[in-house]
Amino acid sequence: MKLLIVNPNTSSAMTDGIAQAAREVAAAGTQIVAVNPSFGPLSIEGQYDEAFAAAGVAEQVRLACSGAEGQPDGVVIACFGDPGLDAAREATDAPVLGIAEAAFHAASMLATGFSVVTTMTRTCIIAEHLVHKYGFERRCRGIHGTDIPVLALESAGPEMLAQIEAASREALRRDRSGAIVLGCAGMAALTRELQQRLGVPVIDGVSAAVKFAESLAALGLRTSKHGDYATPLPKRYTGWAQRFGW
Ligand code: 2AL
Repeated sequence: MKLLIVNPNTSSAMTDGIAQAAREVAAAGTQIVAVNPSFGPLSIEGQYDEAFAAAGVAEQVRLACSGAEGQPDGVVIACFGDPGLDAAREATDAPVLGIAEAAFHAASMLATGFSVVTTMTRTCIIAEHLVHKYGFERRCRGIHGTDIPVLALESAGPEMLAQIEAASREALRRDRSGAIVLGCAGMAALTRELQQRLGVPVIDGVSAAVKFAESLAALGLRTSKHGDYATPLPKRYTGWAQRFGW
């Protein structure tokens, strides 16, 4: 099967890292195709960034699903704000997974409560909105910023790992949580080491979403086109968005 992994930011280095994390957990027969938008912010660290990133996700899903090459069997949106998730579900009937949504589900099956440890403190509100949107208020016990910029994760060394470890320990203690959800796709490579050090489940949304997408596709399940996720209505888009009209 083919999984399309969309990194919503335009850092190709981060796209490569996300592809690697996805390939490490993908089944032998799963082809990982990782892309990022042709425009938009290099990193997503606020709601202004996210507005453009959502359009970039729509661009890439549209491109992949209308191309001559085979349609993806599943799509993963690999940014913790899940930008453009609902739009992508309208644009395709392949299952579409956001990494925050996937990580919240996985964490809830492993512990009674989890904490999110993320990048810039200002992004905590985005995660908080998603916790409410997805109905995880009873499971998410806290969201913690480290003030590590997203692009700094591309060159994460021992000091950054220690900082995320310390924030996670504090979150587990303060929130009485049993699991840590990593709040950025750029943290994927740190997951195994952190889990070993912390001794609790550490969930990276990229790997969780890849395995959930594989499972849904293997079960023959598709995004419902009945009602809210129906295909967009045909209409003309104007200005710079002209090519996005259905
Ligand atoms: C993210 C992420 O996963 N990618 C990105 O650019 N920003 N999330 C975050 N909380 O910083």
